Amino acid sequence: MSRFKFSVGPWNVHEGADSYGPATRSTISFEEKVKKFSELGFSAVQFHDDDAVPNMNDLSEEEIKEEARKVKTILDKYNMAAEFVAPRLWMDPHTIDGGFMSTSKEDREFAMWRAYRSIDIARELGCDKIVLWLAREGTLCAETKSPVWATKKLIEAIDKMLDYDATIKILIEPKPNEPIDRSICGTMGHVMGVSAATKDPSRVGGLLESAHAILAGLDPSHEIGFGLAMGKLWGVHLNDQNGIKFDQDKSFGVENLRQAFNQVKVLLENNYGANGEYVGLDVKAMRTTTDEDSYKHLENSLNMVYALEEKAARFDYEYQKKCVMSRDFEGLEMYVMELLMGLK
Ligand code: GLO
Ligand code: MG
Repeated sequence: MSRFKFSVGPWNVHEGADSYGPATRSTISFEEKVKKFSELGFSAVQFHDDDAVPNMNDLSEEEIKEEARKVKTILDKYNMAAEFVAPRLWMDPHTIDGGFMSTSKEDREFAMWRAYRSIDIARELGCDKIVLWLAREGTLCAETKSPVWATKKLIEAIDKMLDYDATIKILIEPKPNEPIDRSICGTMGHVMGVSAATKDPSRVGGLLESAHAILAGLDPSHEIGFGLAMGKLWGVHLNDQNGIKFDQDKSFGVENLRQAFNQVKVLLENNYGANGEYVGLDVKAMRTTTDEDSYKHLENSLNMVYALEEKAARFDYEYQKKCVMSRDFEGLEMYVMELLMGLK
């Protein structure tokens, strides 16, 4: 039905707690989530290092690998792949001031330890992608660290990961702010710059999240297009976002349908997925959602992608060409609106 393969993280089905209030839904076990993900049509799971190996700080390197192998058997049982592992460098007391660019040397070493262990876990899970969502990498107080020094620290950290494993790929997931005030790597353009400065740019690419592009004031479809043009869009987190405020991770397409359509369209036009890339859905249920609807936001997001794939398949490229030739952009815009409203 769909041209895409889909992926999702265990954190995308959660208990509903936010910074202002406690959980509103019950906890669902990892295995139950994986089973349900596969039933819903997903083919891969995304991991934080400690989603795969909880309490990993207390375990030896060998024990961590052993725990990861147990997770692999659960994935195999439901015929699910692992897409990537992301070191969670924002929860630990060692990452209060960031990880790779923390002002503490000891904390930077901790961040590298988690990055290496993430690579070990990825290998046990059978995947070759590490995602860096650089949550706390930047400044809360601008004068605490130089953005030049911080950028170089990030490049250094990535070079060490590339050295640690000869075929691992690093995907930076850019975000301009939140929880950090000013981030160091806020857009796909930054990601490409950092990639070019590493020792092996061919192994450093990006994962674009719709909401993060919107937070940067950019159109996600153009960020996706930029990554595709560079041959370095190796992952996406489709979701939606109502303007420039806290990160919302809304279901895909529910805020800006035209923008969602253009994301699907640019992915399809450029054969995204041809090298095994997944369409990830990084969406969150609303806090009001009940237990029985714990997966509804995921189903809705999948259905939005399917519906927009159909719209994209019906897009009249002849008419588009005609409008472009005659500079009838008003006509083309109205055609797109009518297509999306079901009038075409
Ligand atoms: C938060 C990010 C986060 C990442 C995840 C994987 O804003 O979108 O959900 O995608 O930690 O790196
Ligand atoms: Mg994300």
